[in-house]
Amino acid sequence: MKITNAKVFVGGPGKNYVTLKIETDQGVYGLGDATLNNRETLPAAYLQDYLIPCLIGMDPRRSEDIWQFFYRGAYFRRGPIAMAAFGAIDMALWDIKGKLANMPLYQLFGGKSRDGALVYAHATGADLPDLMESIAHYVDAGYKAVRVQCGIPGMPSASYAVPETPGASKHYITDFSGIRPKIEIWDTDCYMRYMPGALAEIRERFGPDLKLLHDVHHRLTPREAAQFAKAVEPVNLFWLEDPTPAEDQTALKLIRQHSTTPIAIGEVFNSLHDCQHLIEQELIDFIRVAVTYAGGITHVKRIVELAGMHHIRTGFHGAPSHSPLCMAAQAHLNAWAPNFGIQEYLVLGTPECDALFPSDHQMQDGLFHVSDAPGLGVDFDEAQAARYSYAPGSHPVVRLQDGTLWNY
Ligand code: KDG
Ligand code: MG
Repeated sequence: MKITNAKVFVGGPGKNYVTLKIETDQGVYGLGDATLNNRETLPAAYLQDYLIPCLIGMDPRRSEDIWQFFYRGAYFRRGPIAMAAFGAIDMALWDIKGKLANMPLYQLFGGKSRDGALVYAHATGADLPDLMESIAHYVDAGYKAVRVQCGIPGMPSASYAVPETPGASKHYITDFSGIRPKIEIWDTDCYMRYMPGALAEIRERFGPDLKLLHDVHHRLTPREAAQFAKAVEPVNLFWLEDPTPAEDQTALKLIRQHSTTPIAIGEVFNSLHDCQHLIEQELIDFIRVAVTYAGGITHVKRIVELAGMHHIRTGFHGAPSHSPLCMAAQAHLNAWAPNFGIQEYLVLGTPECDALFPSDHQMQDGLFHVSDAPGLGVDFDEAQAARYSYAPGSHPVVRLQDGTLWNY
C-alpha cells in the first residue's frame, strides 16, 4: 500500500483551518489538521515544501516509522510549526488505519472507557452581571462545566477573552481585520483585587455542583499566582489554568507549596519533553496539550500515558481556532483515556462548518459522544473548501499601563 498524493487546504468559515488530505493507491484517504492559530501558513508550508515530497510512496500503515522519520530526520526537533505538520500527517495516517480496520479510532486505542466525555464551555462577560448571564445560558443548555472570564473594574481595556461591552461580539480572541494586533492593557493589581471575589459570587449563585474553570492566561508572576491560587481555594475550582507563563516550570513549585487549587497547563506545549518535568514532579493536575500541535495522536498518546502514571488527567486544548478534525482526534482519545479529565469545547456546529467537515459526532447535555464511523469519523468536502481562503488575523498583544510588554 502506498501514499500517492497529499494536499493542503488553508481556510474555513471565519477560521484559517489547515487541513491535510492524504490519498492512497487503494482509494482510502486520511484527513489531518495542522491549524496553528495566527501562524497558519507556516505548518502548511512545512508540509508542502518539506514533508509531502518525502511522504509520496511511503506505506501509510507504518505511522510510527513515518513519525520517527520526520521527527528524527528534521535534525532541528520540536517546535509548534514542525509538530503541527507532523501532527497532521500522523492524524491522517491514523484515520487511514481506522478506515482499513473498519473501526472508530477509540477501538484501536483499547476501546471506550466512558460513553460521553465531559466538556466545558466558555462563559464570558464584560462585567460580572454579563458573565452571570453567559454562565446561566450554558447551564440552561445542559453544560456541567464552564470556564468563566470576566471584565475587571478599573482595567483600562478588556481582560483576557472578554468583550469590551456587555452583550458585544464574542469574537474576542482572533481579530481577522489584519496582521497588526490590537493592544490590550493589563493591570495585575485590579485583577488580584477583583477576580477572587467575583469567582466566589459565581460559586454562590450557581451552587456547588457546577464545575468552574478559570484561565489566567499566563498573566501572573509565580508569587502572585501562588497568592491567587490560595485566595480562590474556597471557590473549589475544577481548575486554574496557565497561572504563569508556561516556559518557567519552576514557578509551579511555588504555587503547589501554597495551594491545593488544581492547576492546568500545557496548551502551548508541543512535545512530551515540554510536559515531562511538570508531570513527573506532579506539579500540575491537568495536561492541556492539543493533538494538532503536539505531534499528533502517536505523540499525545505517550503524553497521556505518562500523565496517567502521575495522577494527572487530560484537559485537551479546544480553542475557537481548533478544527473539527483535531476535536475528533481528541474525542477518540477522550473516549479511551483511563485518565480523561475534561475537554474544552466551543460549539463548532455552524451550518458552514458542518458542510465543510460532515460528521456524526454529537454533543448532548454537556457530554461529547464520539461517532462509530471508521477512523476519525469526520469527512472533508473539497467543493466547500474551494469557497474559503487564508484570511490574515491576530490575537491581541498585551502591555502594562506604563507601556511594558506583557504576556498575552
Ligand atoms: O491562540 C490562542 C488561543 O488558543 C488561546 O488564547 C486559547 O487560552 C486559550 C484557551 O484556553 O482556549
Ligand atoms: Mg487557555
